[in-house]
Amino acid sequence: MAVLDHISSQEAMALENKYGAQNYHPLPVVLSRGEGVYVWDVEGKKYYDFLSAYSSVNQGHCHPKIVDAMTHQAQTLTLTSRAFYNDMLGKYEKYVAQYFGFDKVLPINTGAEAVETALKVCRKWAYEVKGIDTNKAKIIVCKNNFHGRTTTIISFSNDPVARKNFGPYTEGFIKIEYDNIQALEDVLAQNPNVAGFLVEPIQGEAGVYVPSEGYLAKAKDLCETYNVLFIADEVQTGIARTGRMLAVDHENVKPDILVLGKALSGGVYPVSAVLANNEIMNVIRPGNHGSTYGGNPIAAAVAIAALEVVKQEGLTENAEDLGVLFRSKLNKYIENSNIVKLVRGKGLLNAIVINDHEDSDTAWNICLALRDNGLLAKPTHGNIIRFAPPLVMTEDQLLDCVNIIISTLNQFEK
Ligand code: IF1
Repeated sequence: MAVLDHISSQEAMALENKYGAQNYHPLPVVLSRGEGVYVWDVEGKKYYDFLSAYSSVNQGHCHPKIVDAMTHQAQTLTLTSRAFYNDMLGKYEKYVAQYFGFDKVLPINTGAEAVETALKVCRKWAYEVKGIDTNKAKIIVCKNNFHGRTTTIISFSNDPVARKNFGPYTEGFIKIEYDNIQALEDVLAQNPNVAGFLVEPIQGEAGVYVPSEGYLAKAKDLCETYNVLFIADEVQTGIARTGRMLAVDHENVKPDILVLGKALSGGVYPVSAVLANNEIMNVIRPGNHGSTYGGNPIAAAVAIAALEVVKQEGLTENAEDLGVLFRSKLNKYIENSNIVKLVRGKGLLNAIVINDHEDSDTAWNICLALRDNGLLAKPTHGNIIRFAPPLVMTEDQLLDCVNIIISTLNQFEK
């Protein structure tokens, strides 16, 4: 079989099972095409994509403007490394820094790399600016966090599946309850060596946990009081996903360090970024940090196009409006449902909680039925199903999806 020959779903899954590391348990559907809010499987069946590659294709699959930008740059200059300057990086750095209101950006590739970069910048700032004793810096994180899969990041995870048998673990992290402002204040008051507070403005993987109104603003105030850096991981919640350009914008919070990824490239190419002002970012000097592909010309061209699309197509406002509509429709259904406990989220980052045991397979079976009914979604933890369609969805398409979701849920009502 030639590599580019058409294969069936069964053949494709068999190949992955035989030759691929089994580090995922995908829903049994084999996709071969994407356009806007739709994806097609190899047999030609059409689906609404309600996961958006974990909020990476906010701009819709294969957005023509972003693909054109990539194609053009790919035929011009793909990679120089940072051993030399190139004509794209500076333009991109200025564009993205001003787009989010920071002095500087450190361009990188994946979300986890960006989180790691933010941790390194925070620690170096702690020693060289705040004056914490070398190797004594602590960074506060929240329980049930998800920030990526590197050894350091899983060192402060409390998900046993992500963490077990990957030790020894990186030190220097203090875990507190999410959305518990007193817990944060207690650690800050008791520990002079805290350098930073790393937080997801909404905990995505944990099950789309939206913190109490005011939590982020109070946390930021506490960080200012104790001279600690507020590090916002907006890899999943950023780029208009929650109905604001950044989820922290719901509370007008300006992070000291902003971490972006995923939809920064519209799902076309791995692009991530760490943004900060000079008094923080200038601790990084030549040789301190880097990456072969970080800030490459294709990444620069793609990210500029992806960010332009967000503003040109009003994706932030659309996410806000369609999110309100989605939750109101689901809440109406929940009034008389025996299986759905609640719906929660902001913008078009939402989740429903199934009224069943954590380890029941009801949520999985609902996702299989949704697939059969033409909509793709996947459970996060056990009994929680995340719903995150591309932000280019129209109201009619959203209402069509609501009908599919409700008619599918009805199949499971006791
Ligand atoms: C997987 C989860 C989502 C992220 C936040 C950093 C990263 C992610 C808030 C790292 C990545 C992805 C990773 C992917 C599945 C997906 C995911 F289920 F893992 F947790 F979205 F919720 N910060 N999230 O959500 O970015 O290195 O992947 O580019 O690893 O299974 P990355």
